[in-house]
Amino acid sequence: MDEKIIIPGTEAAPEKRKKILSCIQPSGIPTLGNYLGALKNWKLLSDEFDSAFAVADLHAITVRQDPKMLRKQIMEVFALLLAIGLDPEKNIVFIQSHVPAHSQLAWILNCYTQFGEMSRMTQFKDKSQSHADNVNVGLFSYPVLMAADILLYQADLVPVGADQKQHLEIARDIANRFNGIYGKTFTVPDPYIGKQGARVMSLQDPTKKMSKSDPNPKSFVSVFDSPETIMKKIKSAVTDSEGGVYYGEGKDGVNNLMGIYSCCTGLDYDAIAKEFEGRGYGDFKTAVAEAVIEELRPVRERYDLLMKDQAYLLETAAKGAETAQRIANRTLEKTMKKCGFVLPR
Ligand code: AQP
Repeated sequence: MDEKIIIPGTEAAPEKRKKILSCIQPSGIPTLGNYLGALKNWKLLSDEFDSAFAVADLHAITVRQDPKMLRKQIMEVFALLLAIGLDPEKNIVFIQSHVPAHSQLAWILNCYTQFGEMSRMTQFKDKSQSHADNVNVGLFSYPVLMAADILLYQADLVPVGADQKQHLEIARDIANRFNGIYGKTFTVPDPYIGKQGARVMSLQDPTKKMSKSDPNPKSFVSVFDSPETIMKKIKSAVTDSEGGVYYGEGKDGVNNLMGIYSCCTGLDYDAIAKEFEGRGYGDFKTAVAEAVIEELRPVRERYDLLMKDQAYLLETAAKGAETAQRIANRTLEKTMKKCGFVLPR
């Protein structure tokens, strides 16, 4: 039998597909910010890369969660990952806590992370202010668990919103530090931050990012909001008294709505300004809301169908975890050996 010989580095050699990994916390119902800043890109990238996507439930308990709600939200967010179009046959889609290697590697990496560098994390500073009664160690070391999530899968790229850039830099620092001590163990990941939607802002305070755990539900559009609710929330978005639809300084509210509209329609800011020239914010907001409703409609429809089949969701999560575990354990064992642990037979 003729065997095809492939010489590495030549055109005939199949390129090793790059790997991506990203996660989302089930800390509430995901928002339009999560969707435009992360989920939408995940779907686009998933065809091109070897991809793993997880529901980051371990991360969610850094803030106190009601167990019943958490259980519900984990399954909702898992269903959402499938509803955005991630194919579980082609991508690894799983629930983080189903793969113990995440917690195990996070402990090891904790011992290679400095207290000082964690203290500089802006998300820790923000969240310890908004949850002043529960500034726990998990909240502090959240970026180390995130580094473990990424490094376990030897991800080349991590598609995230702009708010996670600092955490990704820490993951890179930890990987470089470990590799520097023990030799190449981890791939050093690069962030992938989309050109659009990287930072969707709160509808009520457009200087703050839109967050699913914001206590004011008018500040965010959730991906499962009804068309009527989406219309109402966008109509009540804070803008300014000046009245012109164009991108500019001091126009945070309008800039935010223009960003959202641009993500949903593909129009650039000049084209949007032209479309709404001489028209008021009322027309503009209606158009933004309609675009968001259409953007989310197919996701919502697929989600509704998936949620009716909990057995399928659980079975798919179990299959995803099995594949994830196989890959994650390989990296964990390699790391443990490098540190000097004796592996069980
Ligand atoms: N407002 C946003 N604009 C663009 N991207 C965003 N992301 C979050 N908010 C925005 C991106 O969504 C992905 C999943 O985020 P996460 O759930 O893991 O954590 P988060 O960044 O803390 O998101 P939230 O909504 O603000 O959650 P809570 O309120 O629980 O803290 C990430 O890639 C993130 O960048």
